[in-house]
Amino acid sequence: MAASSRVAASLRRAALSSRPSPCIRNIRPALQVRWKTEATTSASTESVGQLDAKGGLDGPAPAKSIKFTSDSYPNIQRESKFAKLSEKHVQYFQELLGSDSAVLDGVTKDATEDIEPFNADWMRKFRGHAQLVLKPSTKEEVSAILKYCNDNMLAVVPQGGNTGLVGGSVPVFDEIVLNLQKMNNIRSFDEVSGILVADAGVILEVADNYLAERQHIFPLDLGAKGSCQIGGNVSTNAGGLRLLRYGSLHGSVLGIEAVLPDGTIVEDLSLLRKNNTGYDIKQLFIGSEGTIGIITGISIQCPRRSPAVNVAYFGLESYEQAQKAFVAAKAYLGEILSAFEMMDGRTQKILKKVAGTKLPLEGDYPFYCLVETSGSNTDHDSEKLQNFLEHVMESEIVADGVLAESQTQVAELWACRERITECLGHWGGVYKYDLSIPIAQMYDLVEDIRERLTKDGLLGDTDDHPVVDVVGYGHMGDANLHLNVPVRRFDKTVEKALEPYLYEWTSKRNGSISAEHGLGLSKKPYVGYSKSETMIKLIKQIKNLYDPNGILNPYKYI
Ligand code: FAD
Ligand code: 2HG
Ligand code: ZN
Repeated sequence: MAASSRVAASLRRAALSSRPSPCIRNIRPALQVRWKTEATTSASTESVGQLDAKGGLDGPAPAKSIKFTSDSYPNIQRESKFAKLSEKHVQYFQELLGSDSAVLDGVTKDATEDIEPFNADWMRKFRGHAQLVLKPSTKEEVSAILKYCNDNMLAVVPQGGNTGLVGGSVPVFDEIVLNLQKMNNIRSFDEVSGILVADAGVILEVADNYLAERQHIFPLDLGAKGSCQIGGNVSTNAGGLRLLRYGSLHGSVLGIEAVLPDGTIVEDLSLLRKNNTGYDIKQLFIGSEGTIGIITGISIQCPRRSPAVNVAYFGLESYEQAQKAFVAAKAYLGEILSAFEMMDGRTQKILKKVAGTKLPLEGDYPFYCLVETSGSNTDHDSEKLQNFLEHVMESEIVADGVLAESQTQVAELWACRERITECLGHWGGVYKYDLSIPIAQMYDLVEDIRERLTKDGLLGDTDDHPVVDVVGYGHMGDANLHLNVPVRRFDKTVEKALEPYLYEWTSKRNGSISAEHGLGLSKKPYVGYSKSETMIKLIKQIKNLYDPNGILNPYKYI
C-alpha cells in the first residue's frame, strides 16, 4: 500500500470529523488534551527509520528473496491433473484480451520482474511460480478465460488488491493469476436508496471517496483501503473497523455478478433489500475466497455518512478496565458508537519505535482503546460523549485519554490503530492470527502465548531468538483478537510452538480460528477446529458443484 494513499485516506477520514464542543474539554481537566497539531509524527531517538508499504525500512525486500511456498510447505504437491502452460494457451489469451498490458507472459519470454509482484503476498510469506497474469476488462472476458481454463484444465487464482493475510491471493505452483484491477468502474449510485453498483476491481478507498462526495459511506473500512478491491473484500467477507456499526458484508451486499469456472455468468446484481425467493446464492460467494467463482461486480447498500465524528484514545491500566470501557461505551454512546478498538501497550511501543510515531499520551499503559462516534447531530453527540467521558474518568476506568480536536487529530489517533499491521513486519516476518474469542478471555491467549514462547527460549532481544514479541490488538467491539508474533525470520520451530496449540485453545473456548481474514492457505490444515465434519462435507459438496474440475484457487482451504 503506497504511503500516499494512506495519507489520502487519513485526510478523507479527517474531513468528516466535526469539532467536539469546547465544553467537553473544559469540564474535564483530568482528560488532558495534549495534542499539538504540529510534530505528532517526529522520529524518536529510538526510531529506526521510515517505513515502506511492506513494513520494511529500505523499500520492500525484492520478491525474489521470499521463499517459495512449495519449498516452505513441501507436503503440498502440484496436482498432476492440471495442464502446463504452453505457447498455444498464451496465444489464445493474447488474442482474447488484445492488449499487452492485459497479459503478462512469462511462458514464452522472461517476464519475472513484471510477474513477481503478483506471485508474492503482502506478508512476504507466500510465493508462487505463476508465469502468466491475466487482467480482463469485462465479465465476458472473464467468462471466456474461465471457460478456456476449465476446458484445458488450467488452474486459476483470482486476485484483487493482493492484501489478503492468509496466503489465498497468490499461486502455490504455476496457476494463472487472474487479476481484476482493470475492472474498476463505478456503474451506478442511487442517492435515494444509497445503493452502489460497481465493478469488483474498484479500490475500496476509491469507492468510499466517490460515496463521500455524495454524503454516503462504504459500510466497510480497513487499513488496506488504498490497495484492496471491493471484490476482494466481498470474497474474503472482510470485517474491518466499522463492522460494529454497519454489520457484516453478509448483510450489506445486496447482489453479486460472478463468473463460474465453466464460464457461466451469474447475473444477480439485485437492488433489493428484501428478496425472499429461495436460496440466497450470493451469500455463498461472500467469504468464498475465490474458490467457487470470480466476482466481477457487486451491489451494496451504503449508509448515509455521519456529519459528526468524534474520536477518543485512552490509556488503561488493565484488560479488565478495557472491558469496562467497552460496556460504558455501549451504555453511554448507544447508537452513535461506530468503533471500539483495543491495542496493547506493546503495539504502541512498536509503532513509536518502528514508524517514529509520537504517541498521543505521555505515560505508558498496558492497554489502549480507540473509541469513535458517528452521528447526525453534533450537539446531541457531544452531550453523549461528555457523559461517557465523565463516567469513565470519574470511575477511573480509564487512566488517561485524549479527544481529537481537529480533523488532523482524528486521523492521527486512527493511525495509532491502523498502522500497527505495517509496523509489525519490520524485523523480517510476522505470524498472524485472527481469532474470535469471547471478549472476557481474549487477552488471556496473548499472555499465554508470550509465556509459552519465552519458556521455549524462542522469544528474546537478541538475534539468536527468532521471536521479537507477542502482541494483541483488534476489534474488541466484535470480540476479534489480532494476535501477532513478529519474528526475525520465519522459523518452523516457532510455527510448531504456535500451531495447532492456539487453535486448540480457541476451539476450547468456542471461538473461531478466523474472524475476518479467511482461511486461504495458512489456515487450511486447521479448519476442523472451527467446522464440524458435517460442515466440511457440505462445503466440499458446494465446491464440487460449482467447480467440478477444481480449477479455482486450488491447494487453498478446500
Ligand atoms: P486479495 O488479497 O487479492 O484476495 C483475497 C482472497 O479473495 C483470495 O483468496 C482471492 O483469490 C480472492 N479474490 C480476490 N478478488 C476476488 C474476486 N473478484 N472474485 C473472487 N475471488 C477473489 N481484513 C479484514 O477483514 N479487516 C481488516 O481490518 C483488515 N485490515 C488490513 C490491514 C492491512 C494493512 C492489510 C495489509 C490487510 C488487512 N486486511 C483486513 C486483509 C485484507 O485487506 C482483506 O482480506 C481484503 O478484503 C482483501 O482484499 P483484496 O482485494 O486485497 O483481495
Ligand atoms: C486490522 O484489523 C487487520 O488491522 C490486520 O485486520 C490485522 O495484521 C493483523 O493481524
Ligand atoms: Zn482486523
